[in-house]
Amino acid sequence: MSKHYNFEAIEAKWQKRWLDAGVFEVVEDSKEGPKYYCLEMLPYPSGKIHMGHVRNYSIGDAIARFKRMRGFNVLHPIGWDALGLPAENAALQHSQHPEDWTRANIDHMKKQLQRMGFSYSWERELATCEPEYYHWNQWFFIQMWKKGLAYRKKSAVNWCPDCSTVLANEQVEEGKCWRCSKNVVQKELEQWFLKITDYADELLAAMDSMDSWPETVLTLQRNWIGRSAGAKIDFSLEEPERGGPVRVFTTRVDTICGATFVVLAPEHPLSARFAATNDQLQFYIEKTKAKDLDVRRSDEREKTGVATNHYAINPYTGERVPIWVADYVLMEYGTGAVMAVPAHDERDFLFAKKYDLPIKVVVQPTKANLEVEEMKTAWCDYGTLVESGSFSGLPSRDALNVMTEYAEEKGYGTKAITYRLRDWGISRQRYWGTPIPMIYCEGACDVQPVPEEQLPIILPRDITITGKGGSVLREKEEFVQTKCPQCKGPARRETDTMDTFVDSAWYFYRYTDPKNDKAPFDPERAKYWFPIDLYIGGVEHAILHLIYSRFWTKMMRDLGLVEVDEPVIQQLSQGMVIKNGAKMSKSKGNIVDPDAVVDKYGADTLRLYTLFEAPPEKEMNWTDERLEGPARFLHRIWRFVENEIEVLKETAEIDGTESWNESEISLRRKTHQTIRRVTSDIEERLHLNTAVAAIMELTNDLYKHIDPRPQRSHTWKVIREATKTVIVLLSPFAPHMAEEMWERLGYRKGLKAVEWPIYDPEIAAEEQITLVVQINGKLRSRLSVSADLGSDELERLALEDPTVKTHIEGKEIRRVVVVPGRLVNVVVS
Ligand code: ANZ
Ligand code: ZN
Repeated sequence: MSKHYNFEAIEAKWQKRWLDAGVFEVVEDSKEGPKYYCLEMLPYPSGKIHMGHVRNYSIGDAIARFKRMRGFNVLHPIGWDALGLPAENAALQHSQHPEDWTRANIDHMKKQLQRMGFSYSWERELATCEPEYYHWNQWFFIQMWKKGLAYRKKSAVNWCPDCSTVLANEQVEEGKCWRCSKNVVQKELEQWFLKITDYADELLAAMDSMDSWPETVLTLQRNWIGRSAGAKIDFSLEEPERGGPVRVFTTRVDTICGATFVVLAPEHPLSARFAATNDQLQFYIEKTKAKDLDVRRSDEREKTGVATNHYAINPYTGERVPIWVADYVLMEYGTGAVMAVPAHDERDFLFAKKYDLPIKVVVQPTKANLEVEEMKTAWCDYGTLVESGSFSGLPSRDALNVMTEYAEEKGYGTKAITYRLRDWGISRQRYWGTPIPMIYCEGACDVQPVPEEQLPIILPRDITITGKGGSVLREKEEFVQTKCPQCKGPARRETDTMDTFVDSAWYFYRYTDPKNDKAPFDPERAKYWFPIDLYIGGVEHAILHLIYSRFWTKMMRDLGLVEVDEPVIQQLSQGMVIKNGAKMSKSKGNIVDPDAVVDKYGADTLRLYTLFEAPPEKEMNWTDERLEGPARFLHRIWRFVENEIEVLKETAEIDGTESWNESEISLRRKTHQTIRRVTSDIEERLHLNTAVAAIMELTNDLYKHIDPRPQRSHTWKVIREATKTVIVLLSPFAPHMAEEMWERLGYRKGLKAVEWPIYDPEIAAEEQITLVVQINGKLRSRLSVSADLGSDELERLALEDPTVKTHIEGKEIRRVVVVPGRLVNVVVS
């Protein structure tokens, strides 16, 4: 190989070597050191990798390589989140089978990942579209069904008429389908649900000790679970023969004497009953039900409603209050009915103003006195109760308890906790997903799980996707028709497939035992590797994927499959890659193709650039020109090693008997300081960017030490030490070049087997100098300070010195003169 840094040849050479020798394959073996499970979120095989992947995987790879050299037995796997809607859309566009499209994409993207030199255990690669994988989705589903954790219910779902599919809430953007941008409507369907709400409290409580997760992710999850403590109170109907009572959920029972009307969700059973004799109401309910729930949830939108002309009785006041139906009350939350307190709830206030409903103040703030006529908004804080019968005079906080207890005594209310979290609807009317393994008997046996020995239920390959008319599987009679497992009579299969979040909820357990055909994984293997030590991925997965996988772990724990309560110790949400002020995306036209960068600069430069440009958790601003920096840096190291290779090879290692001159001491100090800094930057803070910067600094120092070329062989020993350090420290970031230089230096063992250097604190210690402090030219103090401090630091230290302080007390500082490395003179008057 030539002296020139031929990254193309070097990278290909090492990639092949790593792969052929299976360097990054691991087994559960404690002799290999403590285990470390380093994981990045698996990609969706959309066609090509993008910069977001490059960044995510470069971060994970640097950590994985670092940990190996730190003596850990590192599991670092990758796979493909290969089922889901886009494959069907693409199949439609390119009239290609979803499976073929997916597999072709996987092939291509795998080559791209390998071309980046990521140190994956390829033997453990998995794709969720393999029946060997989704077999276990089906098996888990059946276990959950047996435990009552999977159930069916009719429910309103977001329906995109164009894609004819159910959309998850987050697939609806401002009332429109995320894929086709058409208006979403609501539709009632029988759906399968997983009872994640059974775990709501545990999911919430566990977060208190997840201190290696980003606060933002924890907050997002807490809000998503949305625990509210309050009370459920019954308002009886004025005409009890009509039904009722209306049970409301409130977090502010202290305001109940100000409840001047009651509002029902349009989906509330009582709304339908009232509508039976009220056409206007009927019409309103139909119209509102078709609206997207996200739109209804939003606070910005104006609220609408219709009076039912029926009345309820406020149990605390005995007053008769009108019942309304309005869009801002959601059936899915609380009880689907609220007591409206316009004086103290903003939505109720706006609604009361709009429809001219009474407003009654029952909580007075300490500082002011509310007058209904003057109120522009509701007073939502706590205060002191007024106009509340025997409760008047109580502070809100106390009233919450007292009044709930009162309702409990009287028998019309109870304490209640409500969660925003809903059960996880997993049914999708789609082809490219895991078939739900349930059978509907046409006789009397109702719904039955597929017997486990018949799993997996394989997706039939021979289908045509038209993009219209819903489920492709339903049209496929050979698939649908089956026998009832119980009575052996005619039966039909479920034709819905599972949400792909099911696939990603547990895939990382499968990596521990990817070929197992008897079980999802061997519990012993999972026990060795779990929990995941570090899980890296985009913040867009902060809620759903991470909550679902936390739930799945708890569910598996309760099945006795795993011992951990939580799957992930440390989570890192990496920042987005931004170009020209926007996230890189096709629609913005600001995509940079990783392949083009690798062609031009090599994978090491690309990796280094994405790691150097910003700390992992921050946004990274992509600027083409800035690739030149890391590219030049790599060339510089390369040139240095190549030019000096002969001397370096001949130079002996440091044996500890040498005595060093000043310049040697300073390079050694820099070397050991760099080891210290790079190690702590990676290990303690994951600040890969500053770690790279430190290596760059050491490289600069190296260059200084060969100009002029040293004659002493001792000096070369120190240069050799520094050069080795640069190469080893660089290897997690630019592994190909590091391996190549390492080999050229004469080492036969690859870098994976090399131990991460340990710094010597004595050598790394900063040199101390004596700083003289003068006041008006007179020597007043001497300080021992580190030699590398700058003027500002020296000035600060001098002025903080107690002796100096007593001398300048009460005087005015006119000027401070600093001679770095020697003296500070303070001029006072
Ligand atoms: C009366 C009241 C008075 C309320 C007041 C608030 C302030 P969080 O904290 O988010 O849980 N609510 C209850 N069920 C609802 C539903 N299905 N759709 C829309 N709103 C609903 O909110 C709880 C509060 O949201 C409840 O407390 C209820 O309004 C409303 F000064 O009851 B409150
Ligand atoms: Zn049957």
